[in-house]
Amino acid sequence: MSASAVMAPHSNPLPARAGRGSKNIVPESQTMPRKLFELVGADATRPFSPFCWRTRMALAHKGLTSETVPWRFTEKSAIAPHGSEKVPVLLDGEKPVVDSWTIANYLEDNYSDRPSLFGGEGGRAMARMLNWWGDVVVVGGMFPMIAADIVTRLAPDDAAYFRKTREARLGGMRLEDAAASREKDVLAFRKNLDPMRLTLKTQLYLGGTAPNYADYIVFGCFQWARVVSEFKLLAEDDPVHAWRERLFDAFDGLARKSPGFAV
Ligand SMILES: N[C@@H](CCC(=O)N[C@@H](CS)C(=O)NCC(=O)O)C(=O)O
Repeated sequence: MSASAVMAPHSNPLPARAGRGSKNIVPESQTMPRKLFELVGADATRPFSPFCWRTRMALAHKGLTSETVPWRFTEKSAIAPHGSEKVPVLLDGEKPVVDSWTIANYLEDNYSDRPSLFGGEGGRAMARMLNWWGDVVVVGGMFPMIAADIVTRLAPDDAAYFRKTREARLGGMRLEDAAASREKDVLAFRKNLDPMRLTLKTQLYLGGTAPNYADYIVFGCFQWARVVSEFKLLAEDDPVHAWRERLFDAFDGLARKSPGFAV
């Protein structure tokens, strides 16, 4: 495991063609290097956790750089000293911050001079609900459909660990058996996105006219799927598909430029 790419700072989430002016951002202190432990498989250049992608997008929204530290499921000892068994783990200088929701709140409170992730306390409170919706409905809905693809992307030790822990989570079902019904299951998954689909009929983003953390919560899940699976979770004429395209393009194509499948 070694530290790799430094993510560039971004001040404007919107794709260039959206034509919004960029804000003046206070330059970052060079004395506070930031590191983000991110889940990867056999290929260290393909970070794929939904939660790590939420954090990546949040850092970009704040215009903050961070150095990626590729991390694999069985490398628990690398993050144990920072008080976690899971990623994302953000090291802001010396300070470890653990869990994507905690990190988003930390960034909002400690970098309050930068673009807001929540747009105020009401937005933060509503994003809390959306974070759970993202975990339960979106991650939970995608998981059985793509888990068999994930296992093929992992290094051998991680693959064994993933299969054991995730098949237990599925009540003992083999990952491949869970995926076998995905052509049918995806229809129910898409239906569950109706509240979001209806919202996107009257606004471009969950955050309104521009994306914010509400969008990154859900988008992180789609980016996770795109990195590991060729399976098409969305129909091309779906407003959620168009929204996802806009998020792929945000921050100069941060997510689109990260290796993944055409979905
Ligand atoms: N609630 C946590 C969830 C983090 C999480 O589950 N991360 C996964 C990667 S997607 C992990 O590190 N799992 C370690 C394991 O399963 O041992 C967050 O939002 O950050």
